[in-house]
Amino acid sequence: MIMTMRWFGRGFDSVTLQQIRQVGYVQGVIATLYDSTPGDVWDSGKIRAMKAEVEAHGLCLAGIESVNIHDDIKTAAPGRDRCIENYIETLRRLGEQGIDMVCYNFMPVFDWTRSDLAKPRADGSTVLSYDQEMIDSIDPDDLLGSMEGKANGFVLPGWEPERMAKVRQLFALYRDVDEAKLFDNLVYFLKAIMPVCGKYGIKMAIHPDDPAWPVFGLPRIIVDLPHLQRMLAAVDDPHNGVTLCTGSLGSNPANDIPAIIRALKGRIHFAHIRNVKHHAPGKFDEAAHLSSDGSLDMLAIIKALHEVGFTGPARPDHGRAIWDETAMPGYGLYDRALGAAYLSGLWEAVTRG
Ligand code: DNO
Repeated sequence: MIMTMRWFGRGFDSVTLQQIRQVGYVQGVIATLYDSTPGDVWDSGKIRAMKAEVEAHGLCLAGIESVNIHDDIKTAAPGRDRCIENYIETLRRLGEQGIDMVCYNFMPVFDWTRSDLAKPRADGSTVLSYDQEMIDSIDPDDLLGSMEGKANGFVLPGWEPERMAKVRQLFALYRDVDEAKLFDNLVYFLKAIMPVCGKYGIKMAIHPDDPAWPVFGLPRIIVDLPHLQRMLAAVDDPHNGVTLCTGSLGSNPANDIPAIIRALKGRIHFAHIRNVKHHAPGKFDEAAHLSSDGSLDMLAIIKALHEVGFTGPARPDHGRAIWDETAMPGYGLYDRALGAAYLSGLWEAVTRG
């Protein structure tokens, strides 16, 4: 396992590469061109500059999160083939520079969804949380406003304001897209990109739906082991793999994460490791990484990753906001650094027996 942290790029992130380097427990970062919009072909010069900047700080660029997928691809709209061609060209440009892991998601309209980005805890820290009852009472049109209100001035990943300004149009685009169609559209996309992934050795790592059930009546197709296996079997190529996100899959207590890891042996290309605390069905908080703070057994998860011979990048996922840090919700330096230290400790213990 290569321990990494996510970095949104200079100007988009409150955390610097030097700070990440000083965490000491991480070897690399997972970055992106944060100002790209889905459907764009990424500029080779910008990719080169991003990689050079990361490497100049003594870190490796261990992958991209995310190259986002245009809604025309997800809905099979007339522009889909054009968007896929652009995606292939972006992959080619990443591959030419030796970047070999790309995380993406296939969630309709909204990427990850939370009802609160700063829920206070007894110790004065705050966490991201989800409450289905609250989500059910929100008009999807108002969700961006309520998310942005607590985003500390940062653009949230997957919540591009230009795209979100058209929420109604986006919903209309998905009107006839049910689970079966969304799945077919994913398979169509994957089949089209596999040749370029094969050529450059790029491992595609789909991110599970977060939370792991339909939200606002929109279909979700990457929610549990059977859905993951169906996706992997439909395009049975080692370059078609998964981001094992313990927090997203773990939003549903029925998902047995260590069992999922064992079942996906060889197809996990990236791991997001964080804990969640379940309160009731459809109601959870993002906890500290420590097992005893949440509902997931982090040691069992690390053991399972070791058992399947996982060698890819992993990152601590969303952290709590602690020590008065102002950062993008979930992506402050302090609690993610604690997470990296804790997960590295578990990994060392497990790998050294
Ligand atoms: C949120 C992230 C997601 C994730 C994308 C992957 O913090 O986990 O935005 O990066 O779904 O494409």
